[in-house]
Amino acid sequence: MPSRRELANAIRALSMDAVQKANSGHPGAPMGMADIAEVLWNDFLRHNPANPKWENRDRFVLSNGHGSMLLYSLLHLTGYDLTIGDLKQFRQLHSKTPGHPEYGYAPGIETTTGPLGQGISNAVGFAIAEKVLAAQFNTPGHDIVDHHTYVFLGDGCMMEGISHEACSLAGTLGLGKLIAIYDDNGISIDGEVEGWFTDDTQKRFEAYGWHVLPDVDGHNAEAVKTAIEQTHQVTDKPSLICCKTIIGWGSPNKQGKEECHGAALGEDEVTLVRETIGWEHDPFVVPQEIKDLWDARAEGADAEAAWREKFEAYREAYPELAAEYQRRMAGNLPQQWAEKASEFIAAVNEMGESIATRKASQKALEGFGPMLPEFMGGSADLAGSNLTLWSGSKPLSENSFDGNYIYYGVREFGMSAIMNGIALHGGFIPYGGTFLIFSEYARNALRMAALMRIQTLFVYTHDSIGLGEDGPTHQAVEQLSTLRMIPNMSVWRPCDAVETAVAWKTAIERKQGPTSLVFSRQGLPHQMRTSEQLANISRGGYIIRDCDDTLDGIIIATGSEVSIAIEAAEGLAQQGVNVRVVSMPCTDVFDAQDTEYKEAVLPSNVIARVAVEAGVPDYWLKYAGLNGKVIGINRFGESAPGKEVMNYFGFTAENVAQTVNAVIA
Ligand SMILES: Cc1ncc(C[n+]2csc(CCOP(=O)(O)OP(=O)(O)O)c2C)c(N)n1
Ligand SMILES: [Mg+2]
Repeated sequence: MPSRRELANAIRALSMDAVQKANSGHPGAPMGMADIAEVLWNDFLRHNPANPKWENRDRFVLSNGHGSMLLYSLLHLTGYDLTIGDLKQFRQLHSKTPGHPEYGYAPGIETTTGPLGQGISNAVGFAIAEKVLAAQFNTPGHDIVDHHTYVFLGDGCMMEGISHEACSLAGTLGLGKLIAIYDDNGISIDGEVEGWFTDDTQKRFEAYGWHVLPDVDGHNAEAVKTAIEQTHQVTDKPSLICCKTIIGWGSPNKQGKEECHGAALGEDEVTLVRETIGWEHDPFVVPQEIKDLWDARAEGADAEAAWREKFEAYREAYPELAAEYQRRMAGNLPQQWAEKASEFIAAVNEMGESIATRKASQKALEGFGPMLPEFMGGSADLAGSNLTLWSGSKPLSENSFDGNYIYYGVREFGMSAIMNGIALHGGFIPYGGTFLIFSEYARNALRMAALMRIQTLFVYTHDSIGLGEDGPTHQAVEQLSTLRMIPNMSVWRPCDAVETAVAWKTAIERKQGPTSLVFSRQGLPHQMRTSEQLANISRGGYIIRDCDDTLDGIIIATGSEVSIAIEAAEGLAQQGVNVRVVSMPCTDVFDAQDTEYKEAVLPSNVIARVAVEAGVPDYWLKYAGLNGKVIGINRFGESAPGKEVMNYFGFTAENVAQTVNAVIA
């Protein structure tokens, strides 16, 4: 019977061969972690290759995503729908095996990794999601939510600051089913890490409150197995297994050296590896007896079937909970949602409050929250400013996971990547707040959410120079435009409470990507709308003030600038200048409307246009046109009372009116 080492060597061979064929990729980590992966996947991981979406599967995250061939090999060997042909297509156009694991390409990939540090943070999100769902749904004798989250990470993930943010919170929350395995090989791209990474990782994680198993020999299957077993005994703390490994294990000339981190070994060396590890098979050939031992399909089907049986018993005993669990995991909104949400929006319109949109956002949470037990809110230590708490918010703590709100602490990047993990797990719509300016701290997690097309809701308040006294360090200038430039990111900047409620509703309904909801610190006046205008908010841009006569010009505005634009249009009307005002809370939704609608809102023959937004101007040229003008801010702001700053930078009705006149002339 093949030895464990031989099973692990299948990973080594497939990985080095695929990298060699592509002449691109990272053989070092897969060859170094093969023995660990073999033990975890063959002895512990509960999964069903035939159903990668089985709700109660263990989650596996490869945070050191450059080692993608490790994961692709595992998926292939255990019987997922990933063929040898797919492995041969490693890193080729439209293959299922891109350079780094990407969510949605190969079955069994739980999250997109590659940007170091984010996989481990996603894993914290997975583990939180599991623990909360368990608290919400499990009943005595019915543990229908009960799985582990395993994550591999390397020196790079450990060095990244986000690992501190996420792992510190994981310790505080006591995520006992989170098991991280550290590939402690002493090597990163630039060479031996001693020159730049000398942390005492064991002490570091112990200080976070983790259970740490130091100095495990990552090439000794028994030692790894014992270590993983030990982690299962500790249920009140996340576990970290520090495995000493040799990068590129098996490569006589390159193992232990940075050379094998990120380049093909070369044909000659590949041949030498075959000799060294005793792998006599041709490239991409795995002998049947080794394949058979890897094949996890029968066991996986049994595991899922056993769970389904358990679930049926649960359904018998708790039919409503079972139905609700299935609704949540399927990502469906409650039955009454559409109707009730529209009723709420009508009520907000009726009420006509003039309040800051961050306040309106809280009211929207108050309106929608009771319908949405899948909400998992939070803020990076700005709950009182972001107004992300509502009366139904119940915080998570180490001892209480039956909640729906996370105090993330001052950890914007960690929060965002954790939210991505929560969204990926299923069962939740995560939202989390900070100031718009600090979206910068989190940006790559927003990009990952957009790349994965997952529903993470980013709540950003204090949206512009209008926030006032905190000054230029806190005043967003380029953020609105740059968020809009992230493909698949939807960005809303509403002008009043009514647009705010619509923005939230749209974000809650948008399953195919993340949404940034951008709100003002300062109060904004309610706008009167006809029922048609009310309905058109959800089209992203609409006529909020029109005129009966032939149009002389159009003002396009967002957020706090809409009321200024309307005031300008009213002043101009008195001078006999006919100006339409278009409120454009969401450009991506507007852009997706049919041509007819867009033409009706922004007729192409009206070229006298002024766009107004308290942010960098260039983005708006696509609506204002080359004959138009943009009133924006092309520098950093100033510290002063908000109104004064707005006046100073020309966000006044007078300046808007003058600019319109200049464009018309
Ligand atoms: C955020 C981020 N920065 C930089 C990189 C580029 N990069 C990929 S792997 C790597 C070194 C990782 O070292 P380690 O985790 O020890 O991996 P090993 O070489 O041991 O496989 C770097 C800098 C990246 N992928 N993500
Ligand atoms: Mg390393």
